[in-house]
Amino acid sequence: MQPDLFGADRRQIRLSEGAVLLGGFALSHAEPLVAAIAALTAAAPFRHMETPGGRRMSVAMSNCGPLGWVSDRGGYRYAARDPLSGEPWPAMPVLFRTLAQDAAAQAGFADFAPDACLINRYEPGTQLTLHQDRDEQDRRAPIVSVSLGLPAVFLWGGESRAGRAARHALFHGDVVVWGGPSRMNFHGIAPLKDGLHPATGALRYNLTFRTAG
Ligand code: MD3
Ligand code: FE
Repeated sequence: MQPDLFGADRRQIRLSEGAVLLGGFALSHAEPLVAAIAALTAAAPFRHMETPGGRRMSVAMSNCGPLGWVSDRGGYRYAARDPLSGEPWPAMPVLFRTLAQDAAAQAGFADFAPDACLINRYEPGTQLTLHQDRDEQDRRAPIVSVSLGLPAVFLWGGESRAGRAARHALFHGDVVVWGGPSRMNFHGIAPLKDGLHPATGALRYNLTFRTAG
């Protein structure tokens, strides 16, 4: 089928059972989203967290909302305060919450109420190895992810770490809703390629909205 160039930013693709890619869903809000990331991370700076095994994570992270995901020698968990400052994480901007709720509703998840937003920052070479997201209390709730800036290759594994992962490109403005059976699948990001994006320079950001507590 011939791709519709003008509709190309509005494709809706089912990646697997319960996982829906909403291509370009956040595109019209990209500028304020990137500006909000700058403001949020002026208050709660990006940092490379330590894994429980003592390794420095390649992705730089921060959070906003009532709960934030943290990792250190003590393990992975959600915490109400930024361990760097001892202060609560910055509030989740209304634009973030409404975008995540609208995307979830579009994918068939009404009443999504995220209480955590993890903000990931990738530079060229940064990767996120295959993992599951299992630190959230309510696994019936979906996770909503928003990609901004440089494109990434998303790795989509199955319910076990074994086997080859499928690959999907994620572009500036793409939103993916991960729910149902796909919620516990292994996933990751291949090392980011060099590049320059007009909205973010040599960076990719990813927001993940979660019901954590
Ligand atoms: C599938 N982030 O923060 S977003 C993460 O682009 C994470 O920064 C990646 O994996 C990123 O944990 C991928 C896509 C994503 C996020 C969460 C998921 C896919 C998911 C949870 C369950 C299944
Ligand atoms: Fe993840």
